[in-house]
Amino acid sequence: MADPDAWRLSPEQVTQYHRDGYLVVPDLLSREEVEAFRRYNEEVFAGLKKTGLTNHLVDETWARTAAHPRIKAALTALMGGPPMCIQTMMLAKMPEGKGIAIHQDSYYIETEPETLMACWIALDDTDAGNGGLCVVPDSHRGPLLQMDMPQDATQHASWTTTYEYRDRSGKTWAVPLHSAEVKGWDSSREVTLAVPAGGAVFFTGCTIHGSHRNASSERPRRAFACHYVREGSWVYRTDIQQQMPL
Ligand SMILES: O=C(O)CCC(=O)C(=O)O
Repeated sequence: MADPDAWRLSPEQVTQYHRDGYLVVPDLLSREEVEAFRRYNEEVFAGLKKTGLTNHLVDETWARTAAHPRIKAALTALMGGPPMCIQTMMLAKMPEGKGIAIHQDSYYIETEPETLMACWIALDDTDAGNGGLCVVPDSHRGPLLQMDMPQDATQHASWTTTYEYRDRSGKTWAVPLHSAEVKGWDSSREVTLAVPAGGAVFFTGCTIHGSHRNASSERPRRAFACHYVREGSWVYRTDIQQQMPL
């Protein structure tokens, strides 16, 4: 394994993250790592295997990828403490597939204190042509905005689910959530990132982001998205309350 010190983010990268609310890190995974992970997940891409939100707790390959030393080094620098993984998702947007409307992750995942972060890893070359990740620079300073249901059914998927929440004292309650789109959203501030396979985007729980339909007829847009909190943070949703240290 390469020297982890060589994977440390530069002070400029850390400053950029705090200024913009996101940071693109090219080549977080090598070509070989991307290809091996894609091959490992062929059944997931084909819809033959379901993975849920906590597959990293039962699947060693997912756990190893979510806890990659390079991710650990970046998260530790960006969140200012040890990262804990709470959720992993394969976001395989095939040609013509719908996107995830523009939202803030802290709407879906409430934590205390608010330390939620995402690491989104491109498993294909991604850009505006195949529904690449969109972000809104400097949108992360909060507050959490009001969310509508997604407004354009041709672009974005819609769902509603009721989640169980539990606080530190053990009290539980039900919270209905729905697929979210920032209310009254002005799309002119969105930037669609071009992230080649293996590159990653780190962003905060309040950074406005999402994606649109994959308008290409032959280019899949597969991404592995992992969510983390800083050690000691409380996650309210009981389905993702178990924390995996990196
Ligand atoms: O990959 C996408 O389409 C959106 C990703 C996203 O919303 C997330 O990782 O939180």
